Amino acid sequence: MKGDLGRVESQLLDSVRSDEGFLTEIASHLISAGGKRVRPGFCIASAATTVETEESATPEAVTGGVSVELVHLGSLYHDDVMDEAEVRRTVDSVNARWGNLKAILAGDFLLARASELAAGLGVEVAALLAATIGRLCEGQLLELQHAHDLNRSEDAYLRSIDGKTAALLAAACRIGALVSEAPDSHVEALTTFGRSYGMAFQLVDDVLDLVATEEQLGKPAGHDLEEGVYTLPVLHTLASADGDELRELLSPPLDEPARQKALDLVRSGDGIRVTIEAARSQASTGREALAQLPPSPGVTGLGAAADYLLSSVEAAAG
Ligand code: GRG
Repeated sequence: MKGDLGRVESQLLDSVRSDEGFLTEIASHLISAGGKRVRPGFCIASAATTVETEESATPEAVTGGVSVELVHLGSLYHDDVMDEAEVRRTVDSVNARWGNLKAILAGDFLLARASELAAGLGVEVAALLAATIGRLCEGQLLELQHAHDLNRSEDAYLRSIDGKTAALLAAACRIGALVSEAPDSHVEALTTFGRSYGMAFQLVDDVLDLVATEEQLGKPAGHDLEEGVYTLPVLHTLASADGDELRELLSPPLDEPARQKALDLVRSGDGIRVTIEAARSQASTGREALAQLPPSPGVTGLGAAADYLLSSVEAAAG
């Protein structure tokens, strides 16, 4: 797997090369800054569910992984413009370094290169990647639509994270399964695994934004509150007996004392526990999907990722 991820790194850099050197520089900025490469890892591991013993990933599995990572990167470029983020992956964000207009164009360029790679993997993969880009836009738009909405429903929240996070992890697994010609039932099980993992991942991320320290997050806790993004723990608290008090605190302007009080209120209520329970439930759906597959190096790798996520759920639970 380590060697496979090394191939992902060099193909990522190759894939964003342009005759315009300046575009190459902007488009490779966040690739060089690192990242966990969860999505290529999932694509390659999903392809490795079709083999019995560990072997190098096929070129198609690596290319599939690169195409999903390029979509992820493109979405980060655009997300940082929307959030006016200064830092990403510990370096200057692209918009902070080059401005919004160039960040948007470079993000588009990453999507274009992702699409070109996916087209080389066949019509089904190309269509899936295109549909997934659409799901990311839908998820992000739903989030924007409900920014500062104290009446955001849990359903609107869940649909948003399904689009903005879970859809791409599901696609990563599905592409790995498709390019390795896994049987249909495996393709579906791996897609379910990726989606459930993505939902659990975002639920945990949303809990961490409320409970982790500034040191752990690299930004002060409660960033989502500040952006008016009310996540499941907050929505749950708003629907509880503490709802009126929280509603009052979140009404603009959200100054520092109000943010701190709002955080304390959410932390002391039931919302964190309920969200962690939802993450556990998603993680076990993913586990069950994986259990339908015969043993393989891919199943072992994906199972280890699910265990790691579950341990971070438990750590967030405190
Ligand atoms: C242009 C495709 C496209 C979409 C436009 C901006 C937008 C719509 C969607 C943004 C979606 C977004 C940023 C969702 C959050 C995804 C997420 C969980 C990011 C963090 O992923 P990690 O932890 O990051 O895997 P690294 O840096 O490790 O890769």
